[in-house]
Amino acid sequence: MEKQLSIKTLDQLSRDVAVPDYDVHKSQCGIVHIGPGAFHRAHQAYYTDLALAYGGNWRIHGVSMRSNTLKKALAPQDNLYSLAVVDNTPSLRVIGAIKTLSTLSEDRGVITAALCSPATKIISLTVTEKGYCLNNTGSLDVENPDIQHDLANPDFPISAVGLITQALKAREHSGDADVTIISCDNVTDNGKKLAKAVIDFAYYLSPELAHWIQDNIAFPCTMVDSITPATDDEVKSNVSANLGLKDDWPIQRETFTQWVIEDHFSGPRPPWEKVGVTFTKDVTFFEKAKLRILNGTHSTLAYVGLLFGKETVYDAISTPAIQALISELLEREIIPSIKTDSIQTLNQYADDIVARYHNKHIRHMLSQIAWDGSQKLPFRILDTIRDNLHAKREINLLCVPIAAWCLFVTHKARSGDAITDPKASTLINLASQNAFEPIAVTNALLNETVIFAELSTNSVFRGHVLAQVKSLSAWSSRGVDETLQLLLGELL
Ligand code: CS2
Repeated sequence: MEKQLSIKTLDQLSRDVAVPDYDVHKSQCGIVHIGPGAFHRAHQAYYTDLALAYGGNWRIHGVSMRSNTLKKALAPQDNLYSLAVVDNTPSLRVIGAIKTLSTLSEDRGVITAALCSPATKIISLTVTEKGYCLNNTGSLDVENPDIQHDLANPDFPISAVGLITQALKAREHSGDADVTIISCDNVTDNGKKLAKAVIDFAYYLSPELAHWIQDNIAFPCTMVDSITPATDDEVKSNVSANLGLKDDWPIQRETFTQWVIEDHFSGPRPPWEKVGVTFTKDVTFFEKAKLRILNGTHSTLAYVGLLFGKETVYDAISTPAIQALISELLEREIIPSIKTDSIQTLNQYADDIVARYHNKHIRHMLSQIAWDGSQKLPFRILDTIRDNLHAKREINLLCVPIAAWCLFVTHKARSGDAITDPKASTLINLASQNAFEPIAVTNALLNETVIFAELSTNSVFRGHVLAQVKSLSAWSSRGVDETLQLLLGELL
């Protein structure tokens, strides 16, 4: 049988594979990361791996909230895995930054001890939008079943918010306040939102704890970026062939990677600035530009592309009518929503992002980007619509991805396909109660104030979305080019 990647076999790797530039036996953990999914392993763990070459106990203890799949897959590999950069200039690197992997249902004691340990200086997380458990007014959602569980059982939390608060409570007692909590999710004001969720939660336990957290613990905001599609069998076999060893869970990403962190820490941190991470006073601009330009157009490509039978980002952006839609959307409605001193720089940033979509070496499935629409669209599209409405700018094209999402929900529900979304059952019920009729379903979806908040009753917004659902469904039998040309002709 083929030999497997592990610390013992590191010296048997092909010569052109980069390996950890530090002693993996010596460095201890200084970071606990909740949610060590593909993005974390391709991004934060990669930067930390580079920073470990400068010394320090900064290896990572990864905590999965539910599944033990990753822990089981990487155990025989001493938690080493490969990072394959899939681009015009491919490269392969073995990452050693993750020292330990635990799962909450199996290792609660170990995890709690790590979160409270004075050696842990950073608690970071990638738990996706839904993991913040905030309602649409920005406060802790006490209706959320996980939050209800954790408020009733604060010593046995099952949510990330409950787990972090439990650790901070213990740290309040021990006086270990030199820990920084870093959100690495694609959420506007991610640090502020996380702080709000944790402090609201703490307030229910004890107002003193809430004040202590507010006064002592930093929650810097961050902007994270690197396109990291899920690992498929092709990636696994290519990596193993190039490695010369079997790797059960490699990660793939594009070459481009960016991490901007607000320079606000309540304790020490790895020397990430030495390995390409940007530290800044204010992340707002970076966050807004990335979420609106990249994630906004990504979600547009996903819902519009799927509507016309496309599979990947590359397939969608290579379709002239979809490319035209994206470029008009950026130029007319997204870029004008971002305040900047240099419009040229912002235009260049947007052009570079569209160029990244043309990476033909990476198969980024539109169906993956389409997950969790009810959680993603508010940050990616609805905030831009709000700003444009407020400033009396156009919202026509921004309503296309919303219309396409409504049709996506209608079609999925009609054909009985699963929808990956925490609100899936509500969405499916709304579609079936409205007999899968696109206009009726769209009206029902737009009434969901947990998603659309005040936009639910905005007649301009509703009018545009409904008109586009009508056009898209009336024309979609003609194929993507003709339909989008008709739609663009009508909208521009
Ligand atoms: C994508 C993002 O899956 C998605 O929703 O839009 O994960 C995107 O690839 C990253 O934000 C890029 O940094």
